[in-house]
Amino acid sequence: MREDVIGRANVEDTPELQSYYEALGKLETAALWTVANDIEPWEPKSASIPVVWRYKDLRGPVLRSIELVSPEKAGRRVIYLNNPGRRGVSAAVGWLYSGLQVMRPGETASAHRHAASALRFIMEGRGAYTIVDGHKMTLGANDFVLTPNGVWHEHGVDARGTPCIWQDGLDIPFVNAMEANFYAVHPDLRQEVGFPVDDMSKTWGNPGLAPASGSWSKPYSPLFKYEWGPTYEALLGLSKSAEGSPFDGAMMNYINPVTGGPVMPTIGAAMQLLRAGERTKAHRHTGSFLYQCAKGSGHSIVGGVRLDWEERDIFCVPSWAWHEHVNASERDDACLFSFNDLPVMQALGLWREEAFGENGGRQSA
Ligand code: GTQ
Repeated sequence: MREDVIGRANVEDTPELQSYYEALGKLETAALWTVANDIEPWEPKSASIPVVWRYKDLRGPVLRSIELVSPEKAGRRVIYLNNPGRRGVSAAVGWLYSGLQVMRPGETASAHRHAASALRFIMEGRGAYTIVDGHKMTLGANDFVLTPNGVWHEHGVDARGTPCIWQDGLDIPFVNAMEANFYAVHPDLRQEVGFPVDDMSKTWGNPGLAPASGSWSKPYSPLFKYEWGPTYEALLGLSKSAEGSPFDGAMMNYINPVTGGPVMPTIGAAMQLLRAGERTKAHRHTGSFLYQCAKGSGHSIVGGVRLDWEERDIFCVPSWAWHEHVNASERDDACLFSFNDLPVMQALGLWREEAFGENGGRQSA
């Protein structure tokens, strides 16, 4: 769009240049000026499209997969979210993968580990559990659980439970882009539970307290599970005690209690509360976000597109897209769970944020 600006590639095609480019191609090379403006954009141009995946459309097809495939045959019974701009890399947005996994009571998926980091956010059902390196965690709706890079993990639903659906979030596309992915199935297909159930919550999940005799030096949070009850309580408290963020309302990051930093080295996660009638200001930043509405309803304007959401709907915010959130209800609060690749952006010096109106920034539509 600004190819006329001095310093940007602006070479006109001629038959002579065409044959020159062909000759270069035969040598596995190419002229930089034919691609420079694409590979060095003025600012990030996400290939991802703002999308909302509505649970009322997805729930039926997700449950239908129960009749069609078993977890044994499928490995995991998951319907994944395929952003139209990211189909080639199976991403829901940017370099993040997400899928909806469904399990019936009594089912288990074989224990495995991979270089990708993963999280689950429980959407519905009773009796779900995850085992991470021998630590078993019981899970209910809106609970959030980690399965960090390299740990043995497996999921299941207790025989006395109900069909469970949860959202998986992984950095599979990122790890593949880094050409660093590994995958292994546990030699016994399952792992022993080596600790009291929910022991990590009891050890590491006490606000303001850390075990005097405990030490933890792994690069991810020892608090594998973050429960909805205390999270919502915390958000209510914050929303009444502080203004919060002009862009996100009352927002809390899920943190590693040992470092205060993100839960895993490559994936961060948060829950935010939009007060009744709250309408945030627009901003944009590098890094991709995937949101799930955990409570209430509202809409977000993402890259000029209005995405209406209600409980269990999932939507994405691509890197550098302007976005703002609205809770149109005058009565009820709305909560949005999200996960993101900000730890990668921040660790690599790629994080940038801009408020709408700053530096001449304008919403694109
Ligand atoms: O349960 O670890 O949705 O490895 C995709 C890949 C879930 C998992 C997914 C996985 C998992």
